[in-house]
Amino acid sequence: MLKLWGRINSVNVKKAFWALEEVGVPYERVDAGGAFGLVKEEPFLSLNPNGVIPLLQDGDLALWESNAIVRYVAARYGAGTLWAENPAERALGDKWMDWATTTFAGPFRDVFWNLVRATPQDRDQNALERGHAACCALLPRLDAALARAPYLSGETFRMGDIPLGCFAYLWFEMPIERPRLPHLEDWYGRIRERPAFKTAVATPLT
Ligand SMILES: N[C@@H](CCC(=O)N[C@@H](CS)C(=O)NCC(=O)O)C(=O)O
Repeated sequence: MLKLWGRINSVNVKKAFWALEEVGVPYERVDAGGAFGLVKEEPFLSLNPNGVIPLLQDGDLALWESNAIVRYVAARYGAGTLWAENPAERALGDKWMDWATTTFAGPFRDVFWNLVRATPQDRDQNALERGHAACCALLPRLDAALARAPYLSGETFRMGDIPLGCFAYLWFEMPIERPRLPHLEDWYGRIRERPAFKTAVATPLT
């Protein structure tokens, strides 16, 4: 059976967890990382020398990097649903997966970490405000894409919606000011109705 390692309050674990729930393949999940530990010791380190979650085992395959896990689950178990067979259609959402990591995750982390994870004494208010301003400047790009199609993946919900869907959950749950972005809000309203989202993503922040 597939095995997913990772605590569910990690945004990167949520991506893998959501993808597995969408395709409906049997799997087990082991709490790891944060207070659960396990990631800096064996056997975890032999499976992922980076010592971070998520990690997915499928038979002899030990796979790390959350977006790679989402792509693998989609390709292996989600043909025609999470995974679009047409490369051009697949690329529509695929680019947003990398954008989530390379462009959005950094400023988002400054907001989330300082607001949700840091103790009040450790909070870096400047970083929080800088991150918030950067996120507010980036999110209209998503809104513009979602004005043209109902999903980041195009006409249908697919893997490309998963990483930013996880960030969106945390963004809309945090006690912060948010710019009005109607297309983004409509998309978020659609994805949050998915049973797999409710199970894997809509969990307590801490
Ligand atoms: N680029 C990696 C980042 C993984 C990562 O930084 N994971 C964090 C949790 S979101 C982690 O393992 N932190 C240490 C811990 O939880 O013990 C991915 O996308 O999978």
